[in-house]
Amino acid sequence: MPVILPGTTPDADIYCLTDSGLCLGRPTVDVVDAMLQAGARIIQYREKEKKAGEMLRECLELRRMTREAGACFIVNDHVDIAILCDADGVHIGQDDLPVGEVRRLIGPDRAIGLSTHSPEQAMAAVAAGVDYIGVGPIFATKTKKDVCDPVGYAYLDWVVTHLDIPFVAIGGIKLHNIGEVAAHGARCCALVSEIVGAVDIVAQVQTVRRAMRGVAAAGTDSPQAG
Ligand code: TZP
Ligand code: MG
Repeated sequence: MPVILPGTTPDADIYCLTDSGLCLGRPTVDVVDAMLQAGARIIQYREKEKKAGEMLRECLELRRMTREAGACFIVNDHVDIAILCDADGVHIGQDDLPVGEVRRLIGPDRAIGLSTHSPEQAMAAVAAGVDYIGVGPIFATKTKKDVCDPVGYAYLDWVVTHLDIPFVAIGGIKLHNIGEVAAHGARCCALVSEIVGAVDIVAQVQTVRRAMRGVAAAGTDSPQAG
C-alpha cells in the first residue's frame, strides 16, 4: 500500500496523533482503535514520556491495527522504532537528526515529515527531500512543550501559495476553527487534544472530519464513510 501523505487523500482529512497525557487515562491502543473505527486514515504515535521498550510494544500493535485498517502509521521522533515496527514514516522536528541522516537510516520507501514554522524552514525542508511538512503552530497550543509562537494564517497562506509539497496544518486546531483552516487551503489538519481528549473519540473524529469537509457539524446529515 502506498503511503498516504497529508493532503493527498481525495477528500480533505484529519491527521490524528496520540498523547497519553491527554487521553483521559485510556490505553493508547484503545484510543487509536477508536480513531480507526471512525475512519481516520493517518495516525501518528507521539509519546514524549514513555520508555523505548513500551513505545516499541505499542507501535508494533498499532502497526498491526493500522495495516489492517489500511491507514498510514507514522512514528514521531524515534527513527529506530519506526524501522523496527515497519511504520510508513517518521515525523521529526527542527532540532532532531538532520533530514539526510534520517533518510540514510530509514531508506527511500518510508516517508519523512518535518515540522516547519517559517517559509525559510519550509524551503529548506523541500531542498532536503522530505515527503511532507508540518505547518504551524497555527494557533496557540498547550499540548506541545517549548513550542514557538503561533504562526497564524500568514505562514499557512504562504505554503498554500508557494509550495506543492504535501503538508499538514497543526497547532490549536479545534472543531470550531477547522473549517476556517481548511478554507485557507489546508487539505490535512492535525489535532491532538481535540481528539484524544474527547469522551467519545469515534463521534469526535467523525464530527471533526465532517466539519473540515464543510458539512455543518451539528447537522443531521449521515456520517461520511471512511
Ligand atoms: N506541533 C506543533 S503544535 C503541536 C505539535 C505536535 C501540538 C498540537 O496539539 P493541539 O492539542 O492540537 O493544539
Ligand atoms: Mg521531535
